[in-house]
Amino acid sequence: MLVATLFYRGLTATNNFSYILSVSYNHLGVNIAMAILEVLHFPDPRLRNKAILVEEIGPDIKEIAENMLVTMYSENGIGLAATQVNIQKRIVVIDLSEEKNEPLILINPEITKLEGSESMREGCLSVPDYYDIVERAENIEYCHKTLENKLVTTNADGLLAVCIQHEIDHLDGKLFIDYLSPLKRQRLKKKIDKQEKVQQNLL
Ligand code: K1U
Ligand code: ZN
Repeated sequence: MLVATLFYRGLTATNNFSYILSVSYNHLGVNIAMAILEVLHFPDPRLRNKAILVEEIGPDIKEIAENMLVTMYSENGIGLAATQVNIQKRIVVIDLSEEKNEPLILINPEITKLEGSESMREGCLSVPDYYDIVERAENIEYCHKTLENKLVTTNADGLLAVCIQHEIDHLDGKLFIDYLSPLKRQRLKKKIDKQEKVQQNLL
C-alpha cells in the first residue's frame, strides 16, 4: 500500500489522501486513483484559508470533486468544502439523501439572496464530536457552476440552505463555531486542548 501511495502521490490532483480506494485508467492510459482525503481538524490554521475561484473545469477538478465525495461519504457527512481537505479551490459537495446517491457538486457557489432566519443544530467534520445551534438565513437563492460548466441559479430552504451556508463559510475560512458566544468557544477550546494533551501522552 505504501508503494502505491508514493507512486500515485505525483499523479493525482489531490495529493493529501489517506487511502487509495480504486485505480483505473483514463483514455490517455494515465492512472486515476479514487482517494479518501485527510480532513483537517480545528484549530488547524489551514481551515482559515480563503479558497480561490475555479477558472477552468477540467479533469483535475472532476477528480477533486470525486475524491471529496468519497471522503464525505466515508466520514458520514452531509457536506464537505475543499478547504477542509486543504484544497484552496471553491468546490463544495453535498448529499442529503438517505441512500447517499444524490450528490450535489457546486463549483464556485455563491449566495445571491438571503431571507428569514432559523436556528438549527450543526455539526462539522472539522470539529468532531461537537454540535451546537446556529442561526442562519432560512431561504436562500444561490448560483454555482456544474462539472459540465453550466451556470445554475436555484433556491434552497431547510437543511440544504443551512448546509450550503455552512460550506460556503468554509470556503471563506469561517467555521460554525465562530458564531458561538465567547464563553461557549472558550469551553470548546479547553475541551480540545485537553484532548490534544491526552493524545500527546498516548504517542
Ligand atoms: O462541512 C462539514 O463539516 C460537514 C457537515 C455539514 C453540516 C451538518 C449539519 C449542519 C450543517 C452542516 C456535516 O456533515 S457534520 C455531520 C453531521 O452533523 C450530520 C451528518 C448526517 C446528518 C446530519 C448531520
Ligand atoms: Zn463544517
